[in-house]
Amino acid sequence: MKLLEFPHSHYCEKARWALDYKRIPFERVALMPGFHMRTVRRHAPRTSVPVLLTDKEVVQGSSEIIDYLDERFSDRQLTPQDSLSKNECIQFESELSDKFGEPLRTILYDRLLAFPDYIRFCFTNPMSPAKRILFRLYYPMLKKLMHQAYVKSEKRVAGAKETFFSSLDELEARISGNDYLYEGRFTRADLSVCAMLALLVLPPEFPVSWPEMPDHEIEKLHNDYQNHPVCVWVRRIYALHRN
Ligand SMILES: N[C@@H](CCC(=O)N[C@@H](CS)C(=O)NCC(=O)O)C(=O)O
Repeated sequence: MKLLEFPHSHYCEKARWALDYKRIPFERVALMPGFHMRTVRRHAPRTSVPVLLTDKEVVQGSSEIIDYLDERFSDRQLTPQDSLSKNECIQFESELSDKFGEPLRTILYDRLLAFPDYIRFCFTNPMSPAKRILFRLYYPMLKKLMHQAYVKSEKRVAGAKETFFSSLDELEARISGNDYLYEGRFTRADLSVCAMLALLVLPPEFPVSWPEMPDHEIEKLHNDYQNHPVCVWVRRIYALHRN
């Protein structure tokens, strides 16, 4: 199996974690942003990663990949077995992108797109020197596209902050006194929340290294939230369930 990915993407981490958790061997294929579109479109209807390629099938999207893995590999089920918990869990997971995944991406890119070396490291670290040079050359154009897609305006950034921090409070109340979100065990809900928040928590088990943070505002955000109960919970789940 192959996983088409951007190594630092939290959606790709979600799919990668599910594969690792189920102990399924796979090859990670890092794509260059921009150029990824042609590669992904050869296999799948949309341009986004993660995409899982098997001998016969193509599965696009992190939740779809977990569905696929649980259907094909019955060991270490990530989906709750009880039908009520299952429905609630799937609904909960489907809201995580709006509550955490997309707002956090907006908050980070709003600041970090100004640091080409940081972004270049994140996207091309496992690649050849030639690709890194290529990335440097086309970064000004890519930066505009990424800003347009993920940041857009100050109003959108303000909205992302409001959504993200109120969702953290909501989640804090939800996990208070609970080790796990559903069925008293590790499920796709815990995995998905933790993957979505990995870019805030930076857990040591995240299988990709991070360059030094060049931006004081994001560094402060990381520092300020390390002891937040949700971040402490995320670190615990990572330590227990991410190898
Ligand atoms: N809902 C999708 C979201 C995936 C997503 O937003 N991927 C981003 C990277 S973080 C991407 O591939 N963006 C480039 C594109 O859409 O062409 C999932 O859960 O997999």
